[in-house]
Amino acid sequence: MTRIKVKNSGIIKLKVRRKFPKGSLFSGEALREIPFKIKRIYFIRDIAEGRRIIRGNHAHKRISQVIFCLHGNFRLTLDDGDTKQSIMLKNPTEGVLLGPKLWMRMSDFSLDCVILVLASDYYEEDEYLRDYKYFLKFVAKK
Ligand code: T46
Repeated sequence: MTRIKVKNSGIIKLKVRRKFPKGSLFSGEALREIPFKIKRIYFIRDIAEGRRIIRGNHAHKRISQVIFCLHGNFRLTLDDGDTKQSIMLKNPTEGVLLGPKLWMRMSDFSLDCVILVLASDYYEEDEYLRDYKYFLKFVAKK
């Protein structure tokens, strides 16, 4: 995968155990491969109009997440307020850390795309930054 240039991010590599013909097993442990204690997981699939849909378009004030593309592919665009970067996620063994104060957008989903997210805290809508101008102010003042 491309090198991550934006702040508060990075590539997260899972451990891989491949055995032919039995199959492959990918693993990651909290505070080891995954750099936080995991309090929530969610996954996204069935993106019926994959190429026309935009998801994300927000940042988080406090939580960290790691995002994996388990199947198919999609484009992840990251923006730390200074630097922007766009990458195609397609390798299930490599996730991307979405730290706090990092604007993220998901697009160009393949129809078979399955996304897994591990999060450091419970779901809380107040913790989202959904307005881009406010996000830039929030990043600048901290
Ligand atoms: C993120 C990206 C990668 C919940 O009820 N519980 C949850 O844990 C989550 C994540 C969402 N929701 C509700 C909130 C909305 O009514 O599910 C609905 C869809 O959420 P949203 O529109 O925020 O979905 P995405 O794909 O734009 O963003 C999600 C996460 O919300 C976000 O934290 O980083 O995936």
